[in-house]
Amino acid sequence: MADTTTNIEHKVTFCRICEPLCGMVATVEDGRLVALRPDRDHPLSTGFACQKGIAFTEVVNDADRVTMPLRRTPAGFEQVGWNEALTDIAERLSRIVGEHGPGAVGWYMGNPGAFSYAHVMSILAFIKGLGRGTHFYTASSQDTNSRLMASQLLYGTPISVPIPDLNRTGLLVVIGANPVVSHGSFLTAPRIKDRMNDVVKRGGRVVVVDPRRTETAAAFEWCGIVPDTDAYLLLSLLQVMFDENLVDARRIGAQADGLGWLRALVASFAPETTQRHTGIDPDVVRALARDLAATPRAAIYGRLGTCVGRHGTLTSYLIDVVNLVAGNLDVPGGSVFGSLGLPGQRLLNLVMGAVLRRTYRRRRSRIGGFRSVIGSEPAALMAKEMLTPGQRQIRAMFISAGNPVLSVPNGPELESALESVELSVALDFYLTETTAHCDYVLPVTTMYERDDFPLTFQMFQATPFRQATEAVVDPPGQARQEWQIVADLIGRLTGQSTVFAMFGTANRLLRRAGIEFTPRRFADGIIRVCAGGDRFGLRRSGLTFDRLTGEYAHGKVIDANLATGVLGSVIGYPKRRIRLAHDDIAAEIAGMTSRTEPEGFPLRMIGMRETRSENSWMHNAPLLMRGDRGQHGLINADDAAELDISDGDEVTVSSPYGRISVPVCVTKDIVPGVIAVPHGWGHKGTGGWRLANRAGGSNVNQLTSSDPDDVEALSGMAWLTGVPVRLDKVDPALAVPEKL
Ligand SMILES: Nc1nc2c(c(=O)[nH]1)N[C@H]1C(S)=C(S)[C@@H](COP(=O)(O)OP(=O)(O)OC[C@H]3O[C@@H](n4cnc5c(=O)[nH]c(N)nc54)[C@H](O)[C@@H]3O)O[C@H]1N2
Ligand SMILES: Nc1nc2c(c(=O)[nH]1)N[C@H]1C(S)=C(S)[C@@H](COP(=O)(O)OP(=O)(O)OC[C@H]3O[C@@H](n4cnc5c(=O)[nH]c(N)nc54)[C@H](O)[C@@H]3O)O[C@H]1N2
Ligand code: SF4
Ligand SMILES: [Mo]
Repeated sequence: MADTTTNIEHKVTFCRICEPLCGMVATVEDGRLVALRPDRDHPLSTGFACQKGIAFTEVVNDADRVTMPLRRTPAGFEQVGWNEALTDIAERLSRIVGEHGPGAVGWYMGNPGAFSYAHVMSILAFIKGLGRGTHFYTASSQDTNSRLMASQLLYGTPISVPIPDLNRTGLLVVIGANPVVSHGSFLTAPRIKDRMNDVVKRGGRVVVVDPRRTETAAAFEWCGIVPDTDAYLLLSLLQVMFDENLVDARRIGAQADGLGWLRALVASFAPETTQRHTGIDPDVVRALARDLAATPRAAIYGRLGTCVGRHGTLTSYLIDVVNLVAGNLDVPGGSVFGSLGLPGQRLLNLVMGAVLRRTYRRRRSRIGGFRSVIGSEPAALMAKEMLTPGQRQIRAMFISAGNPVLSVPNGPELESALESVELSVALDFYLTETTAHCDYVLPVTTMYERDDFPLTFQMFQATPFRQATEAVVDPPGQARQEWQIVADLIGRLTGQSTVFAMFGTANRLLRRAGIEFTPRRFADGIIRVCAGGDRFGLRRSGLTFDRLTGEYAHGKVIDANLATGVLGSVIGYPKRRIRLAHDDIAAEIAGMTSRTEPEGFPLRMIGMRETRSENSWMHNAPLLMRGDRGQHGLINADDAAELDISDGDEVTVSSPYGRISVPVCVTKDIVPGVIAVPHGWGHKGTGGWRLANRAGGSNVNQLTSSDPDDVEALSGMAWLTGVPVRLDKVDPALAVPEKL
């Protein structure tokens, strides 16, 4: 008999696994999430969601999920109460900070952290509050710091990052990105494939420069390139533009200083000279340079593939410079700047720019002496910071929303480092290859068990848009939000810093006045002062957090298009002009051109994101693992023939830094000399995600280097693409059964 008391609700919310933030409707039955479906009434994603978004119900309800605080003992993990866990953590942390100072503490925040405003805010408060010298790491040093650094050089502030004006462009050149699979990054554009199809429908073109004929390249035009040589291509595009007088020097002179310096710098990079690096026919380069200069609405968009090479800052810098020199920066359909629309934004950028440039100049990592990009250090060196004795050696390590054992170079080094520190604490909802090495694993909510406003991504929206959500279900077991855990921990620390003491006093005073200070109040304040906000009552129908989750649950488009002609206000230099000339850039070019390659590693390894993976953490959802899914690499058919490798064979991939084995598929859709290997695999049973463990795979970051000499000099970025490798066929008699 049907249970007539069942209470079914359909709650409008949005997905926060990746950057388009697709609209979702959650079906909640008696307080339990039972299904997720795409929201047809979302103005931008209009009924689209990918398989990962739908499968998230399985993550929320996963039997392997950690929902109670866990403590590691020699016999394995045991459940403990919050009070016991936090008391012990606070005591040990207080002692470590008391004896060694805040420099003995490190925090790594992984990718999903960026999707929760409260998570980010609480960690920043914790890091700043503990005092000077704490080590702060994020997934950005494997992702975007080179991009941010290029902005710092050009515009004087790392937070002004241009995005392609997708809705209006007539020529989109995608370099090192695969939006059909990734759904866009540093670019929030739901239904991004449709938006790119629109470019073609408008009579325009989408050209994809990539070593692999990716899903995006296959849908549009493909230009193959040798990995980690994009800087050569971009230098040639500039050389052609100058050489063929395609440059409007007066117009660019109004926006930027240093055009003469640039012209001299690129003069020796004719396409005929760079072809031996890039493998691209000079005629193709010349035609592209002419098209970029002649098309009134054209934009180059680069992403992970251009950020994680050996010269990511240089490559990202050159992308913007090509956009500028071709007359495509800050114009409709070109490469444009999003904005929060804050009053006083100009001044804010000036001040922030000055502060962040100063931090960059003054603060250096202990190992390798890397300068600090937006206040963070290179995660590739995190293990060495734990293992190397001396002042500021990390003795207490926190990891939230990250799986650096798989995502950062040299995972095995990190595993032993985590075991060696005096205190290690993870905030996660899975026992992973990383969290399993921590003293405590503190259970957190998933995105559907917290309210949210995607603050991080507001500036990168192709269509200015606001959406916020309430939690759709209560947290299971004893799971808590990260900010609640951090606030509780701060309150328990003894011998606190002045900042924490001030926090405490302010909080007590506010509470006495009946006000609870929460991150939500802060996010509400931002929504209210930003474009579209109610400006605290000045605009009566304007937005607030509550109004967004109530009246505008499906979200609200703020403007049809991004503003252009805003360069002056996004620049952080006092002169409000782009700065092209930098000794650091000249030095990077000199370093690149004099580089030698190691002997015995003739191929180059690149990454490959997969539709049904999200970095390392969705391999435990049965819907995504159907068909006995496993990891496989891709190699070119000519290389396969030469090495006597057949489709499905297991191969050993060796680099100067490590070795893995992986089954490979043989294809013509990849440039010869290249092997693509997905990251985020290598689940080996230390973690508690049983399905992921069964799927196993290899940790590709065993092939990448954590040597400071291999970390990108300007931004501290890990070097993850174009890594020299050798392939050897595994003797079938010794091979593990493959899972293709
Ligand atoms: N399905 C899925 N979606 C995701 C993720 C996921 O794991 N799975 N991860 C999310 C995250 S964290 C991010 S940061 C974004 C990333 O978003 P994207 O950057 O769009 O995604 P990638 O697939 O990493 O694309 C990088 C592309 O660069 C190419 N490439 C590699 N080396 C080079 C090179 O030297 N030069 C050039 N020109 N190309 C090169 C690769 O072949 C690849 O196609 O995706 C997000 N979305
Ligand atoms: N070789 C190679 N390496 C790479 C890349 C590559 O392309 N190639 N890509 C790099 C990039 S772009 C990125 S972003 C990194 C990602 O690297 P990381 O961010 O270090 O790792 P993820 O695999 O994203 O793991 C995320 C973890 O967060 C947990 N989690 C999920 N949601 C939440 C939440 O709301 N709160 C908390 N507290 N935890 C949560 C998951 O259970 C999982 O353990 O990998 C990088 N590493
Ligand atoms: S594309 Fe990204 S945001 Fe959209 S449903 Fe899929 S995982 Fe979620
Ligand atoms: Mo990322």
